[in-house]
Amino acid sequence: MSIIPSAVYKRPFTVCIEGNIGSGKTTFINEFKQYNDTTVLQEPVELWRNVSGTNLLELMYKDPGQYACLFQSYVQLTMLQLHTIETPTPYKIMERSVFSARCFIENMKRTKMLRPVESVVLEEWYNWCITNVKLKTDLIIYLRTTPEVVYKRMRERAREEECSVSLEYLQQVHQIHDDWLYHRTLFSLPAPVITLNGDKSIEEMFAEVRKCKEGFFTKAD
Ligand code: DGT
Repeated sequence: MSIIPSAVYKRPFTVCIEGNIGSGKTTFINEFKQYNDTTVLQEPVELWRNVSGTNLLELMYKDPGQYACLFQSYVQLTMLQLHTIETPTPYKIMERSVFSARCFIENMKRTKMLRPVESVVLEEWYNWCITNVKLKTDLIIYLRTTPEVVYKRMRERAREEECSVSLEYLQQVHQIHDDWLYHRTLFSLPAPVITLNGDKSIEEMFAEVRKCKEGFFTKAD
């Protein structure tokens, strides 16, 4: 499956939507499809679910000891592909990024799902990429949520691969996103951050989309 559209803009104004699992990133980003000047790039979950017939997302949850490193390696590749796409529009909005993949690596490192040598290799790849690949990012929109709220949403949507995901895991992923994007004490920030309350209803979030588009999508090269 190709995720690469026809190319025109080499350096579109690029916005990444970040937040915990179930924070509403897909709903938020889909609202931008109404704007003709914006290319919407959803997270390549479907690619992760079908790597030449293998559901790597499922394997990562079922057997992290064996598959976590391989999964993170594939996430980094597919995210880099999205970062480097040239778009037919002056604005580009992405669901997650190679930067937030690092939040999951950090969590897997802390919880020992990754062996120390695996996290070293993934981090060396990451560092090489952010130094050598043009990952122009202009803005991060952080959908900040409460772990209990996203846990409820995740259970309701009942994605098969996520049946084993616990509230504790969502609390860990939340903490790392929050330390990175809200408290700003973890990793460096690749772009300015706008924080929105992702616990709000869908209707309220749609209003936020309009505000963001009108207020913050400012320039394209
Ligand atoms: P949304 O629209 O905010 O509800 O977003 P989701 O939950 O559809 O999308 P996301 O990116 O939070 O997660 C999709 C699934 O993929 C979820 O089970 C978490 C997993 N995931 C995403 N990125 C990574 C990653 O870098 N590492 C690991 N281990 N899992 C990831």
